[in-house]
Amino acid sequence: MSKGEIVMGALAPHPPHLVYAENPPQNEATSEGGWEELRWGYERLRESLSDRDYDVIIVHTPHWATFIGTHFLGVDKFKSLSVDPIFPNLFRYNYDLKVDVELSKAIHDNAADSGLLVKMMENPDFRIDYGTITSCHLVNPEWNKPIVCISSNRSKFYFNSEVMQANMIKLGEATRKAVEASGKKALLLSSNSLSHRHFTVEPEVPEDMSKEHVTNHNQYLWDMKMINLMKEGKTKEMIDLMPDFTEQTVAETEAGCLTWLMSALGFPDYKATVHAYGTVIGTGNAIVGWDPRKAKI
Ligand code: 2X7
Ligand code: FE2
Repeated sequence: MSKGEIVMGALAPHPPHLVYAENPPQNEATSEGGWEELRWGYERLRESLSDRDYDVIIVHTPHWATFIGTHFLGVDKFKSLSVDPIFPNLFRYNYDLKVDVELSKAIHDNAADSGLLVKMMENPDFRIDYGTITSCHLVNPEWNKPIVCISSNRSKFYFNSEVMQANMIKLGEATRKAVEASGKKALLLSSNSLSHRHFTVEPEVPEDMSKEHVTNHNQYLWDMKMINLMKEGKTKEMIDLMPDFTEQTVAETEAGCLTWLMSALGFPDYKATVHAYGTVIGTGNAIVGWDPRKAKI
């Protein structure tokens, strides 16, 4: 068996507004569009993947929060309705997805060997979180690949950012080793926004783009700082800044997804491709790809 590989890693944020704006048949709510900058960014990310063959999508999500350890989906199919608890007017999505349980278990076992507390989630009635569904839909609307879904352990809250980052670095390494041993080609997604202060009142027409902007200038400056480090290939520096960034902008990086991704990719020193930056109800969202082929140039 040939060695498996990570074919690409992406920061793939999951505001449900983006699915709402696309009007896919799976979503019950309908819209007049909106958030084009980000949706066109997802088009560019999909285009960058069009010549990359991959077997599985591995997604790390903030909206499956687990307090005792990191959990992995351990049932091979899930089908149900996902309703966003905050935006049920926008996101009522009928999903029908497959899980690569073998790879899920392999990452779980490697993570356990490295000392992390882990658990396979084997309840067939488990409801998949909207973060996973939104990021996977926007990256692969055909849903023709199985997924591995990793929960976010809330160690930042139980302990602190440093513990969270140390654990996510171990989890990233465990993920990479499992992918390589599996012989599979994997696409990795960090399903999170960057800055995360948001408006508390929704416009009457949610897709009214005259109302959309970043919540404050401080958030914008922090987002640009982080994005520029990605563009420059300074991902170790980005990870070092992560606790301050997260605190200042209540960023969704608190969940550890981006730290996990950087570790799985071996802290890229090549340039990331920024496909888009845009706001959703005031939060900062970047769609960014890391192509490991650039490491070999
Ligand atoms: O979960 C989210 C998010 N991360 C960003 C914006 C809006 C809604 O939901
Ligand atoms: Fe979110």
